[in-house]
Amino acid sequence: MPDPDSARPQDEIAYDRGRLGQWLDGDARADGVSRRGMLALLAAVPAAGLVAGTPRPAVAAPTAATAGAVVAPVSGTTVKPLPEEWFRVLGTNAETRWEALRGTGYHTPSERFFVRNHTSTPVIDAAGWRLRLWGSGLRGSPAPERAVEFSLPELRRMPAVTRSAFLECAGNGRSHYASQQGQEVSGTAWTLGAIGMARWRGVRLSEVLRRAGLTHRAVDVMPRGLDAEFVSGGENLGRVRRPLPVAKALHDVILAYEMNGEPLPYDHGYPVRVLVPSWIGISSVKWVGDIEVSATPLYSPWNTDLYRLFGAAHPEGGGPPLGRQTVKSAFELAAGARFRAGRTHLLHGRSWTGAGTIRAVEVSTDGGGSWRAARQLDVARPGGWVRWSVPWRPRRTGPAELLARAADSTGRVQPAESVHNDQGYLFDAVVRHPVTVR
Ligand SMILES: Nc1nc2c(c(=O)[nH]1)N[C@H]1C(S)=C(S)[C@@H](COP(=O)(O)O)O[C@H]1N2
Ligand SMILES: [Mo]
Repeated sequence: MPDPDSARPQDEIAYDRGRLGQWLDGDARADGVSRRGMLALLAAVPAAGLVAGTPRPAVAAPTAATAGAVVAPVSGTTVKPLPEEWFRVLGTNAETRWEALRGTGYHTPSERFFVRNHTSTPVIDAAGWRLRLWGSGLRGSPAPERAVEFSLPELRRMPAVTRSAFLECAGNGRSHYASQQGQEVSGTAWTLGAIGMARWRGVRLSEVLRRAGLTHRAVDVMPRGLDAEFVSGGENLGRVRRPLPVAKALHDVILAYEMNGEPLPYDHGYPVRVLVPSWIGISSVKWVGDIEVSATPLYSPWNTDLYRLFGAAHPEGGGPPLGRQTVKSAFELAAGARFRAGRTHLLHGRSWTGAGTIRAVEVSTDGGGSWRAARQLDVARPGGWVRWSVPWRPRRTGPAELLARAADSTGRVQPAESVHNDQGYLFDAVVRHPVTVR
């Protein structure tokens, strides 16, 4: 189906963009917005999310790097609401509460999906958006200004793929280095809620690379986001970007334009994000604007100073850039959940791994003294998680600790203690979940 916006004159797009910005800023009433603008907006975000409880976006002049794409950066950090019962807000980020996953099914509803924003969510006009590929790994080595471009309708006309995959921050579980192991680490103090599972639909990155003229010289591809430049400790690190080896890029990476059967929500990368199954979340660049394809290895702060393992237990100067996620388990329970003694409760949780599939899940309700197998409720799939349950009949009242540990098909088992690294990545130890028996 031809996209009605693709042939629109530039000044009309600019006019709509300004008008939409005014509306988002509260300077224009909803009935002053064009029907088309409204529909585009409603397609991406639930109407209630924009009308009530949404941070007021400030209309800022787009930077040169994002001109022609960003409609209105939000002044809060997300477009969607972050209700207290679903999220714990941590700076510019929000983690999903595990108790909010109870009963949600295999896929995490997009409204409850965690958000990790280096800055804040940009609202991008899909009609003006183009994916631009350039670099020495493409035929003719196009410079950025001679990039090969694809519009959203062009990507949508290519063969589509759909797959379920979890997306998990490399720092998920980080707070437990301090709370369980008494160790200092830097970074966002996530508990275990920096993970979600979604059904992603899009086009294979390999397909787009082929059409852009990929050559055998290519070694790395580096997608870059259209969100604002990231300033950390007074230093401007530029826009979020992280190289991927071409082998992974060609294997299973998706340029996703749908999440759980809907256009990507603004906060999760609208109109298009990279989705790198099984790898740490930073690989899955949101709001992708361009991809450098290079015949020489690429570097950015996100594969040099960040997202590598530093510290006493690691090679001098740091380990290699992180790729695959590790193995973890979590209970679908609030911290401090209460249980009645003398009754049988069904405990629920989920386990997942970045390598192979989940093999076994065991639960301990006596602080790690004894373990029994949990009943697995899903077929284990690569890049998936397995929901499980186990009955528990507490006898004694007072505080208790629930533990869950998983093993994957590569032979990895969650350890009692995670090997420390300065930035607190890849926490994989068994988490001791505190509850109270009454
Ligand atoms: N452009 C851009 N892409 C990004 C980020 C970002 O801040 N900007 N954060 C990354 C990190 S660290 C993670 S964990 C995931 C989070 O994806 P989500 O917010 O959709 O859950 O997006 C990644 N992609
Ligand atoms: Mo992350």
